[in-house]
Amino acid sequence: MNENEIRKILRQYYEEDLHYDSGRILGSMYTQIPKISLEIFTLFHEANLGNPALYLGTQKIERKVVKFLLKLTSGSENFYGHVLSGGTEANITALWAARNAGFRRILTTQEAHFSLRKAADLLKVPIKFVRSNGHRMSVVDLRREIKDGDIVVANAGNTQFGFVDPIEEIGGICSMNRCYLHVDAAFGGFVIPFLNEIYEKKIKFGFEIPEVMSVTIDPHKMGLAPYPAGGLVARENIFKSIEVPAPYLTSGKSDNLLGTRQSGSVAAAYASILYFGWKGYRRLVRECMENTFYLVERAREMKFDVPYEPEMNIVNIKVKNPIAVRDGLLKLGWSVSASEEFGTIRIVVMPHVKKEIIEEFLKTLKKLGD
Ligand code: 0PR
Repeated sequence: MNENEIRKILRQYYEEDLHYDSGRILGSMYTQIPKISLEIFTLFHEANLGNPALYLGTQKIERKVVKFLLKLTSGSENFYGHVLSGGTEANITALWAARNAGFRRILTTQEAHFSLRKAADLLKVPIKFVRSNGHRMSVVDLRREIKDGDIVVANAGNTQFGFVDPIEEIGGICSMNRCYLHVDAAFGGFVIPFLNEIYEKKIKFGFEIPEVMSVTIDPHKMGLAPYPAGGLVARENIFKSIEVPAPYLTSGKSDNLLGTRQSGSVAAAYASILYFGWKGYRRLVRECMENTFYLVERAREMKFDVPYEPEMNIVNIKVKNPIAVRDGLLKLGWSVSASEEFGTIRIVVMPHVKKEIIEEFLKTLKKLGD
């Protein structure tokens, strides 16, 4: 087939998908990516950090991205890290390393991302859910439950609410036991440092807490990098404990989960970091938060029940039948996520979710009923 025929065929499928330029994807943690990052993605599409010796340049870029992730997580420059395929791989890798270091049970909350259940299943490590208080880990329950050898996973921006667990207190409890503390800041890692600056908050979630061993922080969420770009940073070289020999590779070893690793997205993540820089990300977070407050205010004016004050750019609206509302919206070209468990629909106020979109959305939701 010639290029035009191929284009025509693929274009038809493309039209069936939802796209971020419609502004109507409200349930995802992705958004439109800067053009330059997509250009760099294509330029580096053949890079494969699964065989790093061939890609000395891309290796250096990975280190630059990790350095930025360490700045966001208050880590020191000589800490360790990898750009991985996403939050799922980052969480699995952290827990895999902890398991191999002798830790034996995962303690987290029901609000934690489902990737932790996958990790528990794959690693054959039991997982126990500690109770939450206002959808944040209850330190009283953690104190009661914790034992030597536990892997505690705290959330810095949980998937459903964007709430941050009391990680400093959790660290204190971990310090009294021999435990591994991992923080899932897949979404919040690119938000909290800027909330602290804009609103003069002092939310701690990273390596400023001495017990935090590793942090998941994803460029492909609020870092506005193209998929697949997750991040795992660590105080020590936790990757050593999952290393296997790979004799036919020039490096002779492999210290992360995947073999071939799409590494165009590593270069593209660095392009996004260069494009926005610290100040650019702060501006994005400020805009997202202003739109978040706008959404909450307008929704309440229109008599919707917004049961929680958002801590970051994630809003839950109570509805009687979340699944029916989600499906009804989808028929009209809108996407939100729905939780039967919490009785809400969830809106992630990413940079494409502007005030006009919010107005249009709330009007549609009102018409649809709950
Ligand atoms: N940790 C947290 C706190 C997350 O919110 C997520 C994903 C992960 C880990 C896993 O990350 P990966 O999906 O990169 O492996 N949270 C999003 C969510 O469930 C993922 C998502 C993104 C879902 C786009 C839908 C979508 O269209 O909302």
